[in-house]
Amino acid sequence: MNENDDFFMRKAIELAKKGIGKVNPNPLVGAVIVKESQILAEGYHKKYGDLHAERDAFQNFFNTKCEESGEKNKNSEGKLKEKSRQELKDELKGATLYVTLTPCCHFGKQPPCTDAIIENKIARVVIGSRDPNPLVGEKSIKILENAGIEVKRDCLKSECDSLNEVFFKFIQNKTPYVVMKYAMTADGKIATKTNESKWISGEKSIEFVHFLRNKYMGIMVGINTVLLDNPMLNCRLKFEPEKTNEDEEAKEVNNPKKYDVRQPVRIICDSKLRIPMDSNIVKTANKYQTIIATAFTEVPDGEIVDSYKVLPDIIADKIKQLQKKSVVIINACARESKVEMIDDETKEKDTRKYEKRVDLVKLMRFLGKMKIDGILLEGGATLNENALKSNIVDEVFCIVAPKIFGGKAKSPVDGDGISKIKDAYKMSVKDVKLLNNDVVIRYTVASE
Ligand code: AOF
Ligand code: ZN
Repeated sequence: MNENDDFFMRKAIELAKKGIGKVNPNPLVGAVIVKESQILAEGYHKKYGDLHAERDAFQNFFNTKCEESGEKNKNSEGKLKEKSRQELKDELKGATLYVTLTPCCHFGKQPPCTDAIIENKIARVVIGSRDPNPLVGEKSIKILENAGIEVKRDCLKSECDSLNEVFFKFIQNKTPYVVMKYAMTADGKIATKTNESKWISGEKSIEFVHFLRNKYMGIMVGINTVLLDNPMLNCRLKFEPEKTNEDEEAKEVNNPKKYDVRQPVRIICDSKLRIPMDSNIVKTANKYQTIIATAFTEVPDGEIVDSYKVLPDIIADKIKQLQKKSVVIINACARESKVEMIDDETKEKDTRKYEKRVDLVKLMRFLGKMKIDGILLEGGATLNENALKSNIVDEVFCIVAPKIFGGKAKSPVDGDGISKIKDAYKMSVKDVKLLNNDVVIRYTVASE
């Protein structure tokens, strides 16, 4: 029986993946109930706030049995009679439950899964990942073992762990998991010398990006990207290539299509609030949740509610107008950037270094408090550099298109660069795949 553990856990992993883009900030979890090498029921966590995977599997078991056994087991409301439930429970007696994450033992939005496991007379529980939630931890294992249930841990642990990188970081650090994504040419350019950037990668890669926009709760760009591309930053999972030119995007602003997928919260880093009121982002802010991060030294950090009155009238008015359009404005100012800097090489004052930047570390804390557990960082080069420097990036998706632009054109990461190779940001390759003619490299950023 035990040699089949990997097989059934793999099934549970596939079930867990069905929750991608729906369960955040909860984890992806799958569960399978097995008796005498036969699957009795399957379940997974479907949506934030809904049944946990284990209880979903039990519910599916009872529902299926109820349907199979016809009317005799149902009460007048068509629900399972309590007596029949007790009898059906006997069928579960001695079964093994495979679950990709330690079952919970606390009351959250759902009651403890450990109670359901004990009640349903499960004999053995096989667990993949360990839940780092301090409310769960080892407590669940003790509860199950004290009830006489055999517990096996760490079954396909690394596969199960890779389902929930986002949850693991968020539950421990209370800040979002950040994924930097960019598409570049084979000579490392993200635009031509005249800043043309649509589209460097192929159709299949663009579709993949829309999958990522659904997977992560937030999408973040810098103001330059808004000024240059006037993007929507929404998720168009049923991607139709002919509908991606600017005319079509503009049409969509006036006549938004309904996408039945979760849309990411749009986060724009705009230190001086330069965003145009007629940009696609502002025009659609009533439909897609939008946050603008600013860096004003005059106002306190955090959400700007009415502290904006100390700012110059023109900015204070703009804040009011944006708030009317449902935009949330969060101030997160890197105050140390006010320090005067002398450029090492030219020995002249470097004016760029006077500019106030959004403090991304602070911003991540604010976004974490808003329960945003993951962010897709879609550039551009200035924000990418700030993100790497601030050490907030966990993962990088680099899409390489089979094209060469040459000349002086932007690369994915701007800034001063480094002199010594030893000072590079270090990463390790996690995965490489081909999407038609594009190569997609997934890296993990090494922590300092
Ligand atoms: C499980 N199975 O399928 C999931 C678990 O507010 P609640 O009740 O939804 O609880 C959320 C916490 O429960 C979450 O932080 C994580 O520790 C655990 N999630 N546990 O047994 C599941 N989704
Ligand atoms: Zn649970």
